Amino acid sequence: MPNPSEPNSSSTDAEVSRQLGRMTRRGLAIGGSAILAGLAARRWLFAQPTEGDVIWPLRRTFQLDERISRATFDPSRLAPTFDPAKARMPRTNGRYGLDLDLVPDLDAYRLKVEGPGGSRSFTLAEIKALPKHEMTTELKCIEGWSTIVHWGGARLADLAARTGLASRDPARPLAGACDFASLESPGRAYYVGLEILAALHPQTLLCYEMEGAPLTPNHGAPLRLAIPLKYGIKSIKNLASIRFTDRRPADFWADRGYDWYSGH
Ligand SMILES: Nc1nc2c(c(=O)[nH]1)N[C@H]1C(S)=C(S)[C@@H](COP(=O)(O)O)O[C@H]1N2
Ligand SMILES: [Mo]
Repeated sequence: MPNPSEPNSSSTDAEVSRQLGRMTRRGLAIGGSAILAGLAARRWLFAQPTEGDVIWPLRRTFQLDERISRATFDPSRLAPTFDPAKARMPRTNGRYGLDLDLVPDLDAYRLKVEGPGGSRSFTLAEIKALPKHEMTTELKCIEGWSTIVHWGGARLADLAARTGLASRDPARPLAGACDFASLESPGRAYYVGLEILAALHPQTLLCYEMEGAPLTPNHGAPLRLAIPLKYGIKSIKNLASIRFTDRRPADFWADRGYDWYSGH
């Protein structure tokens, strides 16, 4: 019996190209009306009043995204991981809060961490003394590109668990943690807000390595975040401070109209 899902022997090249032609014409017709609808929608959109910098229907869309991500974020969910052989260096993207004229002084570097459990500074050596984790995950930029990257660093959750800084209750360093984390580059030139489940997720790493080599300044030396459950905007480079707080912190790109959660 011939398998109906398999092309039969009579499907010649000519037939295939006829079929492709039909599909392309249909595609063009659909594409054309989509473009016209798109243009009309754009005209309508740009005629609407703005709220802050953002046209209100877009803001509504972002708010809907926020409700969806809040409802669907599952802290036990892991971002997909890949064969390290598939990884490569991503392009350099986003330079807010990077001072590329300065060679980072790894010895002078301090990460300031504060929360209900107190306030402390960490040297890079102290971060590196935490258990090292490596992962190969996708760095997805909201601009539409993505790269599989091999990361190396310490879990933010390990730092929180060992220091109790995030917690309202010293006996429960993780379970007693407050609701959010605010992460900043020097001078607050770039800043990221995270809900606590994302901040303490096992794949949220304080990274000092990419592709098995020390971070370069372009990619956020001395220390950056890698948080593969979120779009690249949340993977803050040149991280200077982390503050655990119960008030939802501001976020650089959320202040410019993007979804505060930015999960994917
Ligand atoms: N300090 C800082 N961190 C940042 C950005 C930035 O502009 N400044 N851009 C973000 C964006 S939009 C992306 S996609 C990733 C890109 O990381 P990469 O340059 O290592 O590819 O960094 C994120 N972290
Ligand atoms: Mo990005």
